[in-house]
Amino acid sequence: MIDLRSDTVTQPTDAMRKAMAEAEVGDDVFGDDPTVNRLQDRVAQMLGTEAALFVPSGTQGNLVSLLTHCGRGDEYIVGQQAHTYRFEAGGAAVLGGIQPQPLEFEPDGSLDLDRVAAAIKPRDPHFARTRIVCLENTHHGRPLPMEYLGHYGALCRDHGLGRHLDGARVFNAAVACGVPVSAITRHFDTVSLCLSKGLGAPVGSVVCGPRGFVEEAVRWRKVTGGGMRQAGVIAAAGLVALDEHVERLADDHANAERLAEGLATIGEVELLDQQTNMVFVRLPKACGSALGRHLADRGIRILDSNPLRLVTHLDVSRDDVETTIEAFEAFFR
Ligand code: TLP
Repeated sequence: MIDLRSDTVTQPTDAMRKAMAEAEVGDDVFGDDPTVNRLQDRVAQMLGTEAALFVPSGTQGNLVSLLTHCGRGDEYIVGQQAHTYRFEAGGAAVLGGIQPQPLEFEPDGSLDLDRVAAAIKPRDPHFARTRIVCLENTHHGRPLPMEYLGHYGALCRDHGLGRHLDGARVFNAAVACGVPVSAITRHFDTVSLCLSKGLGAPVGSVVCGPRGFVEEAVRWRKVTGGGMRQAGVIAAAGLVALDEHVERLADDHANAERLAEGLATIGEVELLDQQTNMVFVRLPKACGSALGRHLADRGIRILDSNPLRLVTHLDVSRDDVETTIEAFEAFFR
């Protein structure tokens, strides 16, 4: 099966399964799990933050971060298409009474800083209190321009706002920009990083930030049901992911580039974008779900959407990319 629906679909590697089987564990709610502690220390060190906290999912990482940054009646500024706003079931509003202030993303995945400044609410009882500005890197596969991050940081500092990054795929951004991940994360107070996307771990995300923030986040993780017990079993796979799967993200990016190049030669397929490990194409309306069925018959899975997002990852080889291009070509022939 060639599964291009997301980079969340990877199977744990043999090295991960071995590390999981042999993981030294303890009760992480008591802070006793040595493997979780090692993972948290490792991620904090890589991202250059004081502390880090292992959580079950990226959604919970963002939620716990928002609940820690903001109180009831506070507000976060966020992109209209950001995962933190659009795809997390309104969790911050449901559980925290936190109001989102969505703004359209610019084509490069940034938020226009003049618009952000204009959206900041005056300190007046009529308004929610604007507390933080959230960015996403990568967004739809796009790494944010490095020079933008400095301007964003300056704006937040000038207005006394916190800076949170949904860094589900921040390692893809770092590899694409050719910088250590800390060169990106240093522009943020807090970061939620996913181990279960391009890095290929089966489960887990990490919330990173100042020590006091992470101590408070432990409480919100508990409130949201994310306190895990012998979680070292899954943290062990995360450590393997960090050891073995960061540099190789460049292979996923090269495979996505080849996939985009191959699909672009098919007249009926309009290539919209390719950045890091994601390809976006528009298909003719008439093909409906017939393309999906044609590909499924050949062992290729895609989402049923148009525009269509195709994602490369650990379990998609260069041969798989060539097979996919041929299967698309055959359909349109
Ligand atoms: N994204 C998933 C879907 O939910 C869309 C995917 O297949 O891309 N931040 C970003 C930027 C994400 O893309 C995702 C997952 C998350 C956070 C949430 O992570 P999980 O799925 O671990 O809760």
